Amino acid sequence: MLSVCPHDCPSACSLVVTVENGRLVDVTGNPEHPFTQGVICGKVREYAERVHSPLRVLRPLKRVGPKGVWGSSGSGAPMFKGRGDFVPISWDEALDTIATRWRSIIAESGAEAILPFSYAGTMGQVQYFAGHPLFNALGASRLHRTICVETAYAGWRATLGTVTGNDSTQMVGSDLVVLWGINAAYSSINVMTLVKQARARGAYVVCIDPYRTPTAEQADEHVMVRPGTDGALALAMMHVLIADGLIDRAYIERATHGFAELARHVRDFTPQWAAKITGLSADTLVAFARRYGATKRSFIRIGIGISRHDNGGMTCRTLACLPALTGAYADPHGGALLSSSSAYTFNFNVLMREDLAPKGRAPRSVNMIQLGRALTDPEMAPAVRSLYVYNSNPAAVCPNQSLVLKGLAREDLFTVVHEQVLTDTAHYADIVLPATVSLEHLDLYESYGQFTLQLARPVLPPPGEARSNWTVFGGLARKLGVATEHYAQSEEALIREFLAKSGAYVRGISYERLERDGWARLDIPDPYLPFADGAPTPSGKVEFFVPRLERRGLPALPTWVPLSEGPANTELAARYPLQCIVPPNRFFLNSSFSQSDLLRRRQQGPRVFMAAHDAARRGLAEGDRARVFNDRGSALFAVHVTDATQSGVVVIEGIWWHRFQPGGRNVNVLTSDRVADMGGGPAFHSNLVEVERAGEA
Ligand SMILES: Nc1nc2c(c(=O)[nH]1)N[C@H]1C(S)=C(S)[C@@H](COP(=O)(O)OP(=O)(O)OC[C@H]3O[C@@H](n4cnc5c(=O)[nH]c(N)nc54)[C@H](O)[C@@H]3O)O[C@H]1N2
Ligand SMILES: Nc1nc2c(c(=O)[nH]1)N[C@H]1C(S)=C(S)[C@@H](COP(=O)(O)OP(=O)(O)OC[C@H]3O[C@@H](n4cnc5c(=O)[nH]c(N)nc54)[C@H](O)[C@@H]3O)O[C@H]1N2
Ligand SMILES: [Mo]
Repeated sequence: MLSVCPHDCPSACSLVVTVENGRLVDVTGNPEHPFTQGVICGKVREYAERVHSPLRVLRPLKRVGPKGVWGSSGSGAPMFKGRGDFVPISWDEALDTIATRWRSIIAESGAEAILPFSYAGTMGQVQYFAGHPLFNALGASRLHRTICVETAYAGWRATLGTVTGNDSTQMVGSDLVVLWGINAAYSSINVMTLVKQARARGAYVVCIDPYRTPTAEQADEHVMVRPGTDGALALAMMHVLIADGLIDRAYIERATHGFAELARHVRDFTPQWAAKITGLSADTLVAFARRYGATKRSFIRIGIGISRHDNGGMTCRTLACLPALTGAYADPHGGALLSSSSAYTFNFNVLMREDLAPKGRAPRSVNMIQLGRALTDPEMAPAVRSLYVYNSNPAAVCPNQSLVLKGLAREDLFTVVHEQVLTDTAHYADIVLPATVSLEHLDLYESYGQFTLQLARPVLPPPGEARSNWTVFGGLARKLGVATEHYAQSEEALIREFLAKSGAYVRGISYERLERDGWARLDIPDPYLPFADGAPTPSGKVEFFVPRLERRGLPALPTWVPLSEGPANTELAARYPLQCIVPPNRFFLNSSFSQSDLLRRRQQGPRVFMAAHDAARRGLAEGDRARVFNDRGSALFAVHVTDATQSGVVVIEGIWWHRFQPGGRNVNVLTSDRVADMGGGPAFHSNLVEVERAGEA
């Protein structure tokens, strides 16, 4: 049977699943799907472990013990502060309890005292947007969903007016593939399939990353930049491209705006200037720029990771200028891709129902990366009195974790968590509701990295009393007497309406066709060259010069600004001399899959990667337990001494659930809830830390 991977990843793999006696026994990639090509990641291959996990929530639960079961004992041992903290209750009691509490909160404090919190636990459109109509109708606080892509997208849009790029399948046939701030071997395995095909056809592959990832290992060249310095590298490349005449004058004339200003501006940004900042030699830099300038058939695949820095928006804006200098955007095997999320659009109001919101003033908006502040700030008026979490595990994934946990631990906060498994956040809930997984409910999937629309029908019965987001929000809507007509539809009826009203891009794609084939290509030209002759900016061109950025306090021309939490912050760097980046690991997806015994074993425990010189200076050796800390907090990791990272840069991969991490706190106690330069997103990778030996537990 066909299904679709629901996880937050640009691949959106088409899956072939085998079910026997009501249990999932096998998951493989669908060889018929043009993007998946039969290849799936090691996490989803083991999906049975997740679907049939002993940590699945099977019935609605009510809290009877204290909040926040997993805590740090200080010495490092996880503290399990109680057992039987939850007792099962009926669905009716659970929904009644929530509706009754919300009615009194709304009467006393207004609906803004209720905050929904969700992200992309599932990319299925029905289950992703299931809560929007209810919360819109109530007038609850809005959530500004910034945790992942907002900064990157704001930067990309500044140059190109939209968030799309040349289709990644087009890299096959290019002369040069640049994987810039993307560990595709972990985070989007299907991009690696294309990279291998491109390389087999003669492409030279360059990976730009502060540490040697498995992606870098498979490249012809690894450019090991210092974190947060890619903007400087790109400016020096522009300097070389323009100085050496390695530019496409016809493309620049036809499709870009502000070249004269840019050319003047980059004269100062010499390779020698960038060498000091990036840690690369000027020779490496010049050679790379010339290689890039030697061909229009150059394809840059940029990861979202690169934007998770104080200067991340401007970095993405700057990189987006490069293919406009060489004219690569117009080449069927060239260009650049950050995300294809705006390559097409649908009628999302069918799912979100903005029209149900009360007329007049829009409810306040809370930036999700500042959840801790929202829950603890005495100035919040009204205070957040109820939090409803679904499709997300904020206790583990949000930055400034200490403050998030302080907020979640508030006894007067009424927290509901709708979850598949008993996550860190669930331990802080007053009510836990059991959720279905993708194989147990119906949904429609789009993708931000490829161009097919897919349908997945349920292939397994829900275990216990698990219900889909759609079903649960429908039940709550009926109890509260709001948005009832919207939720009276079936999931299937909603998908049919969405397809019927979504216009040009879904031309020829019917529900029946998706049901039969599992997937269909959206009506998008092939090859796809969105910037061949310009871009949907105010000038209609790719914009090197963007004066409107000045209104947001940003320079009009691409400019490199040092990280506010980086080596240039000498006061902080004196106390915390190591830059710490926190990228995804191979076997988890954000914090999902941390529940799996098998995958935790494969992942070999939470570790901090350190260069030999940095470890030795601190008297640390392979396998030692170390405390990584800064002013925000500390967490425990096993030391992994490796030449895969450079001196001065430590790497902590992946997000472990608290209960599986010594000390009961994970990497996000170290990360900050300060917003990056654009879009309101986080600077997850801009951290300064120190590492020291930790006493034995
Ligand atoms: N296995 C796995 N796959 C995942 C995820 C996961 O957690 N695990 N998460 C999913 C999600 S939600 C998303 S958004 C995407 C994440 O996708 P991305 O955020 O694009 O993450 P990666 O592809 O790992 O790319 C991050 C890379 O950027 C590097 N990096 C950090 N700072 C810098 C810098 O200053 N310069 C440069 N050049 N590189 C830098 C990191 O070292 C890392 O190798 O992946 C998705 N796929
Ligand atoms: N240190 C560090 N922190 C990071 C990142 C990083 O690279 N480093 N990356 C950040 C990024 S890019 C992102 S996108 C965020 C992601 O943060 P989250 O979106 O919170 O991602 P997950 O940890 O995968 O948690 C998703 C949860 O949704 C649940 N879920 C899945 N499907 C359903 C469903 O249908 N219904 C309900 N009710 N629940 C469901 C899953 O069981 C899972 O527990 O994390 C961010 N945090
Ligand atoms: Mo993400």
